[in-house]
Amino acid sequence: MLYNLLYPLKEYFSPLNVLRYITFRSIWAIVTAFLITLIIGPKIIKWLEKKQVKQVIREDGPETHFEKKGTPTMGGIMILISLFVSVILWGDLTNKYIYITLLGTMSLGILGFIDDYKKVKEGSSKGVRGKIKLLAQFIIGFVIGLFIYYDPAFKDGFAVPFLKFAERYWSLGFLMIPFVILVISGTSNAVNLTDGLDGLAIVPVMTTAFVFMLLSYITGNIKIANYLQVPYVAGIGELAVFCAAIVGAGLGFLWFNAYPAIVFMGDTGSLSLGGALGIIALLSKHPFLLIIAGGIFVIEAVSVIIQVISFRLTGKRIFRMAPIHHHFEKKGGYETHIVIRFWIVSIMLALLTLSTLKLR
Ligand code: 57M
Repeated sequence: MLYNLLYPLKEYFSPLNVLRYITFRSIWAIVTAFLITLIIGPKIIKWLEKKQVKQVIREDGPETHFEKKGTPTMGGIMILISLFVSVILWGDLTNKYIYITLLGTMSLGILGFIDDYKKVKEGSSKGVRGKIKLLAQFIIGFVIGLFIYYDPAFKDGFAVPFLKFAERYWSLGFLMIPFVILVISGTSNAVNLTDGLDGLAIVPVMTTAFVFMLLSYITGNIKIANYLQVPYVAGIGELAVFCAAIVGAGLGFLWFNAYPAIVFMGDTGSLSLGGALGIIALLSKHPFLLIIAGGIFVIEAVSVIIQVISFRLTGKRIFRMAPIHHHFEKKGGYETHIVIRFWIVSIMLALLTLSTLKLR
């Protein structure tokens, strides 16, 4: 908004020219989102406590979690508010990619909110039925899939890591739509599964968003895209501002979610942030790099799949409990050790992802 309102006035006041730069607006999107979260955080936590929006702890979970009973959940509200305000302030509001990403994130946030609300109201850990949740994610993915399918910028498909884009044109045809649904519901659910220890989900969300901040910037800049031989998509650089706002809002949320957490993000946060990463990875034409950058989410989701398959086929469990962070807890690991080690892995994966840009 500031770009749309103030940049045209650069003729009269030349310092406003700086608003042209995505790098400048991204940095300020981080700062703004961070500060808003810090300011509204305590108020939202107080309000959640007053409304008795407290986490229901499952009795079959690790015993160390029993003392977390009563921690307010739905902290995703503060992430979404600061993310949205920051994007609206620093993003170019004539850019269609900003709108579609906001729409997808907002819709998944509402789905998560309804789920959290139902859990709190009924005092159970069940919430919205799994099939209904999947159907809603399917519909959201379908709408975004249609948008991408009909956008001429995506006619030649997505970039494949380790290949020069010019070497291949992977046009999925109408299969693009199921692919988009798969990526968005996959990332949304994988972040949700990961969100089971203090600070465990938010830091990998930030490292992944940071990677895609750089990737969107590169994909949206014709000179750098050509130099690195990645596809160029006009206007996609604005998503760097969106990713930056995720990083800022994430840092602000971590302030309150660091061990011992005084608020959880709830499905409001996990479903929307996961979906946002999926949408951004697709729009920046690098969905496959999400497997590396978001490797923590992949490991968590795969641990559940392996556990369920093994239990169904052999009656035996591979992990003491899935997702895998519960396995380490059951083995006696300290929560802070597990979480910080997962953070370290996510930072390494972010670096690895960026190095693939040169491995072509
Ligand atoms: C999200 N939710 C946390 C909080 C957070 C298929 C199956 C693997 C599904 C999985 C599941 O239900 N996942 C959904 C996990 C919960 O956190 C809330 O949920 C929000 C995210 N959606 O924001 O509101 C608990 O996690 C802890 N927590 C923290 N700090 C945080 O910052 O400590 C969360 C955020 C909170 C709190 O204790 O209450 C959760 O784990 O429930 N199911 C499971 O994860 C269950 N696994 C399982 O059943 N494994 C089986 C099979 C099916 C694979 C097996 O291994 O045999 C476990 N989860 C729990 N108890 N809690 C096991 C039992």
